[in-house]
Amino acid sequence: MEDKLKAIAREAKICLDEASDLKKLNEIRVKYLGKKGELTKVLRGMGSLSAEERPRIGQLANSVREELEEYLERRTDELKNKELEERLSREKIDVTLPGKPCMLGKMHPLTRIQGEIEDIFTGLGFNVVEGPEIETDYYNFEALNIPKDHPARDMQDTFFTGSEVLLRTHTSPIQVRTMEAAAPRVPLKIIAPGRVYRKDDDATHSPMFHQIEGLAVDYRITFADLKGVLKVFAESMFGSETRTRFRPSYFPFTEPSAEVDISCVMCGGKGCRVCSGTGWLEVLGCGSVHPRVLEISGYDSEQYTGFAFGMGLERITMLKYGIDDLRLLFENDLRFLEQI
Ligand code: 2U9
Repeated sequence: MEDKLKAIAREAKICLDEASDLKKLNEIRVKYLGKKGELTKVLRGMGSLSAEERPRIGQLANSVREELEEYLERRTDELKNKELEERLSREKIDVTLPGKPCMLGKMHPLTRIQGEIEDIFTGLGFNVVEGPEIETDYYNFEALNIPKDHPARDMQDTFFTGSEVLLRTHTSPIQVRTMEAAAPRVPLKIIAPGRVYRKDDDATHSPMFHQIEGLAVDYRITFADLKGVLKVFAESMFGSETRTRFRPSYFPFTEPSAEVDISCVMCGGKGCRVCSGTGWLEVLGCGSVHPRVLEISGYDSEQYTGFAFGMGLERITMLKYGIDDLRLLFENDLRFLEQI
């Protein structure tokens, strides 16, 4: 048995020396050191040995295994190095070839315009505040002077996840939450951007869109402050020659309320296809905060007044870039996005 083990060691080493690639080395490993290999076969026969011989042969078998494993490892390293050297001498790297172009992403037009609007208002002393997209009926409607039977609820039909829980239809709940947390601290000057949801879907309405609303509450805030702030906004956003006009309107949360038009960005007010010949474009809604809305969130309406405004981010973006279909903003088509 001793002779047999020595013969295996000799034979295996010769095979390993002769092997010319890693695949062959593996075949040799299986043949001699594997579960059903030569060495195991010899060990199986150890039962027939005498008690004195058994430990000696066992030891010899173990040292043969160790010796072959080491030998195999050395040969593996040698062959790996040989293969690497061969590949390096074969493959030539041409450093003069042009590099692979790296695709650079950029901001989505809505995100960019949102940033520009935020910059204008933070420059006027407003803070940016965000809030949850899933809201309660209280913050989305009740606290904004829109009780259960109010007709304004029809225009803001939305997605309810329960009788009192819904996807917000405007960003106004953010202002309610901020007032409630701050009351009666003044001055409060915030803008609230974010996604909102309504049951609407056509070329000018999407079931999900973005709003930016603003709110200022302080002593002696008047409608004149509102007009001044929105004039600065329109001029900063659309150019210093832009004119603004205020038309009376109605919102449950402001009184009085107004709709704001700017002189047409395309024709400058002469009248064209974009402004339907009127020279004006409607861009936002606004008003003095309804005293009831102030009271509900903890501000004494005898002491404090406020103004608020709201605009659709998609509309501002479309006007700024001359986009005629709202859906382009949500289709992620690079042919469109790359033009902006
Ligand atoms: C509080 C009090 C008052 C926010 C306002 C508007 C007028 C408005 C629309 C413009 C186009 C929404 O995106 S749009 O459909 N918004 O006209 N929003 S005043 O008034 C508030 C908000 C919060 C506590």
